[in-house]
Amino acid sequence: MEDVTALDSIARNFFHGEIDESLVFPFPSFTPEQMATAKEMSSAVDKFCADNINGEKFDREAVIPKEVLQGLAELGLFGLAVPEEFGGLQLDYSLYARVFSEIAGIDGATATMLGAHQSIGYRALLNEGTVEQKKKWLPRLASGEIVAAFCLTEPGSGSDAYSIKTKAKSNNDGTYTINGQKLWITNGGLANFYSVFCKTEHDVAGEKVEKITCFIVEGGSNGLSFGEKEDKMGIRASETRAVYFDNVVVPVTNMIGEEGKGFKIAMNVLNSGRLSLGSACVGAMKKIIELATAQSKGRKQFDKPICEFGLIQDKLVDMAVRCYTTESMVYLTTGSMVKGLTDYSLETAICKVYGSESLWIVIDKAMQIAAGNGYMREYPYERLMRDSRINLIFEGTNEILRCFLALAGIQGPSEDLKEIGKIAADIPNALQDPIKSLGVLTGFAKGRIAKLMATKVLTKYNPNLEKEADFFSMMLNGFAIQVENTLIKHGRKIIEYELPQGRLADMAIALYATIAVISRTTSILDSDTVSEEEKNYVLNLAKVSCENSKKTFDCTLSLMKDNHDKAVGDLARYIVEKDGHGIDIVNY
Ligand code: MYA
Repeated sequence: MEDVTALDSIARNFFHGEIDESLVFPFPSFTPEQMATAKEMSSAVDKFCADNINGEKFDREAVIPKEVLQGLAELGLFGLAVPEEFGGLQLDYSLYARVFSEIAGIDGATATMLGAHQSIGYRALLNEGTVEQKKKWLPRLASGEIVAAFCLTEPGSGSDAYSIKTKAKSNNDGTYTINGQKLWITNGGLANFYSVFCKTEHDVAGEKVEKITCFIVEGGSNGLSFGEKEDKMGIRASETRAVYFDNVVVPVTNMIGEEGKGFKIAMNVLNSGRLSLGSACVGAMKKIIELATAQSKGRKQFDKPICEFGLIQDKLVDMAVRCYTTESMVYLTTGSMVKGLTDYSLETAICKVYGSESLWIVIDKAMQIAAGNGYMREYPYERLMRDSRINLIFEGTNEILRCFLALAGIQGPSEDLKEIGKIAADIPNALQDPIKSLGVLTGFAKGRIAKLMATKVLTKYNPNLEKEADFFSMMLNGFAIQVENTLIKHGRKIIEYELPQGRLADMAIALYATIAVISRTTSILDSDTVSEEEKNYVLNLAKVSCENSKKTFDCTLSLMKDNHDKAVGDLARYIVEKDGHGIDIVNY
């Protein structure tokens, strides 16, 4: 691995109203060797999958046949990220994402099995394991001889990951005994390598405190058992089971990272896992757009193929715009990670939320284009729809990720505003007459006014994207002000207000979408090897994408001030108290 300097998070800087252009321009690109690898691997995956993967049959029978697992393993697909010295392909984040998206375009259940294995299952070992631990397990994990699973979720612990109850108790003889239960574990039962997050007891200043520690539990361990295979709505061929630990004894050498440091380990695994999910959504969107295109060309009504009707065209375009935007966001992130971005938790949460919601909209539109056919089991749309729905839920629900994004993002500015008590009184006057007040204001208020007056924050975009770059500048400045306003209004209590958190998250997502699209499109427009026709196509996609992001941003921003948040609270309490809507047309 080449040495890289740690880079600042692009999205975290948004919350300060800042953008460092060197982090986003030029758009990260594949080297010629990487391009060749990506093409070679994609075509090998496509060829194997065309002959062996039958998503419809897998779904009907709710199983991925053993010989398919074997074939995927022979292609090296179980060890995409494992270093070559341990028998893997050692793909960097961008290549990993590209290959993973190819698999996801073919079958969601197969992608889920492979993703649970390597995007999260053995990631803790990869990130934090000792050399001995890596030597012991990675070669077999990379070859597919053993399959991995990530065990965090429990019956009482989903979004609130810290509240897990599974316990690992030290036996003071170099072993730990694990007791507890994990729920909805992908690859449960199939796997032989479980990354299990458990509470361990710690003595902190004389008090007993519980923290989280990660252990590896091997298949076949005494006391390890599984529930029935879950009967899921979608991705049915992937194995999902409860995993039970009844006095499972593991040696301390199975502990990953330091004792008590498991929460951060789990979060870091999920941070990169969410990116794989975003890239998987790109692969799935591409395949769905192909289906929708074929349908709209082949289906004739009123003597014309339906692709000639405006409302169908509008759907095809929205699908392509979403795919282009998600892909730009994912590969801006992976490319930044390759360059040295280590604090990528905000970016990957953004890719997961935007990608999963886009995929859901894309399959919905494809279903609408296919109309009656789309609703019939004979066609793949309903299966793709069932398969796609989970992406908004697993690897962190989009709700908890929005809260995470907003709360983690405002941490920096809230530090800057610690002196807020002293200066709050300056703000209204300053806003009335900013220039006159500059001399008497604190640093904080000056910064705020500078943001209000700032215009262009980008310089490196292609001139065809001038308007979009201006959008970005306006949005960034508006966002920084909203962040500060929110902190001023709610202070530390912001943690209790999810509606403004959701809005800050949506504005950050719109900003990331815009900058990713401007950067990628600039690279394409500035290239000598792209045809004019393709340049024209991406320029139009970029314009629609940035316009859409701006609309979302503006609408969300206006809701920061003008909203019915109080009514939402009041109405929700009423609905909950009445156990439902409770109003009947007969009575009212
Ligand atoms: S696996 C299960 C997924 N579960 C989750 O994602 C759980 C969601 N919950 C959370 O993420 C956390 O509990 C939240 C924090 C965020 C709510 N990176 O006080 P805190 C640090 C780095 O805020 P909490 C599955 O579904 C934080 O800074 N650090 O914590 C698999 C703080 O540090 P410090 C982080 O309020 C399905 C400390 O932690 C992060 O308790 C299979 C405490 O923070 C972070 N992100 O909750 C998938 N978050 O103390 C297969 C927090 O130093 C995939 N911290 O200040 C296949 C895909 C294929 C798809 C196919 C498509 C077609």
